[in-house]
Amino acid sequence: MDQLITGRIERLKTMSKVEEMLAVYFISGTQDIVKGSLFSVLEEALKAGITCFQYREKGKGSLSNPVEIEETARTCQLLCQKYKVPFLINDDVELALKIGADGVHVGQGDQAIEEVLELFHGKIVGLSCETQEHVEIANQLSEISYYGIGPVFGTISKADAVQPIGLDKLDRYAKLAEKPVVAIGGISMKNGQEVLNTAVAGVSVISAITRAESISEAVHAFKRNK
Ligand code: TZP
Ligand code: MG
Repeated sequence: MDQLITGRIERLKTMSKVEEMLAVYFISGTQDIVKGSLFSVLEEALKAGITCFQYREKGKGSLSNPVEIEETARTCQLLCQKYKVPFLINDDVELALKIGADGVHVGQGDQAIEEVLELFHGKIVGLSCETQEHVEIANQLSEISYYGIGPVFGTISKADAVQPIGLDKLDRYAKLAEKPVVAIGGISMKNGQEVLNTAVAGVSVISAITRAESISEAVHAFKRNK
């Protein structure tokens, strides 16, 4: 087969793999847990069918001791491996490399995305985009795996979140994006399907799972109704 076609097929394969991974993307750290432990919540979410987990130890109530953070990350990683779900780390590029995470997620103000891409060759690299300009710039970097776009709605889980963009902008940015998009920010069991009606590959949530009455019902509410 001609090389161009093989390359295109390979890209399509990886693209759909990333899209699958973004379907129900759970993010959490110690600070987000209101009942049980991070590990019990994560295992329940894994059993219920989350498709990706990002360890995000950040903000009020988060761990600050690097040894404890590494131990916590390793335990989460083992749980994700048990359920064959990708394990990513937020921001902490060094820790992600040290423990061999499947990838990393960084924001606009974190380590430069070009440097991160160099370090994570062949691994998953996600980038947060909050504006049209962020998406346009990200589109120039073909090695980024996916974009996290939001906040879509108001959120209780990030103190310094920017103004929510709403569903129309989310849809526009997701259509402009040359990579699969996962929506973030204030996504709940109530508005989840509306979010999934935009051009996104999936939804990422913190409180909708950590504060759920039933984690299993919450996870199922985020599965796309065909
Ligand atoms: N980035 C933008 S909003 C947000 C992050 C990390 C928090 C999302 O949490 P929740 O509880 O799902 O609104
Ligand atoms: Mg960040």
